[in-house]
Amino acid sequence: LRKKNLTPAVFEQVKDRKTSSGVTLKACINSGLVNTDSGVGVYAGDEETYKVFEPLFGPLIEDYHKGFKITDKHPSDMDESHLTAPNPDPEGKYILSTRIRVARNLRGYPLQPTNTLDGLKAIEKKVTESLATFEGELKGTYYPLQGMDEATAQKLIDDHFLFKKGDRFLEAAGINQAWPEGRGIFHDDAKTFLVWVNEEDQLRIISMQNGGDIGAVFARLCKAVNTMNKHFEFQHTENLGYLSSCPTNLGTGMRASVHIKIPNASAHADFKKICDEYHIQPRGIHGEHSETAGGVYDISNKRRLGLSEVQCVQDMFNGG
Ligand code: ADP
Ligand code: CIR
Repeated sequence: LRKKNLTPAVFEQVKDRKTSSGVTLKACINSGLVNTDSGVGVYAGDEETYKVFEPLFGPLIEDYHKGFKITDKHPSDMDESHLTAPNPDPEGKYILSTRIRVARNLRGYPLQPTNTLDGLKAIEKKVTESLATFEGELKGTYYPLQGMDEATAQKLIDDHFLFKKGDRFLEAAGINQAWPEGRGIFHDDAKTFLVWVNEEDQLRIISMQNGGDIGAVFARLCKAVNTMNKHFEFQHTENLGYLSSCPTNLGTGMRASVHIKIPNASAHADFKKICDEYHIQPRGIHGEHSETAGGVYDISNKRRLGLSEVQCVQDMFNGG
């Protein structure tokens, strides 16, 4: 998307620009320059990046979040009663699991590419102190990455709960600095409510469980996010919604997915075309940039900006 949208004219316009915290064009596009197989290839270092580099980010955002115009206002709806998504597979023949996550960043801190070790640690402290007060379904424990033994971390990754280590896209964006300090995962005993701390975004709030009960997963996420809204102020603007370091995660910050067995559909010549038509994105079984196995795909909503959270989940339901 960067290659398509950073035209010679746009390049001339933005090549010498800098945000007040020092984010340059080179910093924004380095991940894609290093990783030529990127799907997107840009990251924002701070809130100002989206304004200062709008000649690049504006068209790229409109390109990814089909139907959204940069001058539009972004809507929100986290009322689970507005969702119509009855379990499409009550017998459990196709859907292995359902997961919905949102990305969030705290007001008062830069986005991750320009964050510092002090910033990461301050965020970790603030977030984990609040999470420690959560009760009932949201009660859990924080596990810092630093000091976690390799085998425990690898099992959490293999079981789809924890982010992976050494991601080359994040590395080139400057997001892996001082790894693993300041990073960690909070979760309840059942691992149905989880919070990633200081990965690509400061927070990833996650609800997941086995099977296809999309409504239950969304309801738990609504409860978690509504509770977190009382504890934190998140970076947010009227037209871009919740801010994130990757422009694909703007707006709702939401990726609603199912792990679903579709060996025949995925082998169909028109698989990609059908996914595009329904605004869904297929990923491998171990998440973004991973391969798949046994015809099981991670199918999720592609658009996250310009439509509400309920509509994002609806996109995934309709497409899946
Ligand atoms: P993100 O969704 O946070 O942008 P990834 O695509 O890397 O990032 O996915 C993170 C992890 O979540 C991966 O281990 C992936 O397999 C897992 N995951 C995604 N969707 C589901 C799902 N529906 N069920 C179980 N695990 C899932
Ligand atoms: C890339 O450009 O491939 C990575 N920086 C990840 C982009 C986000 N992925 C996506 O398609 N939603």
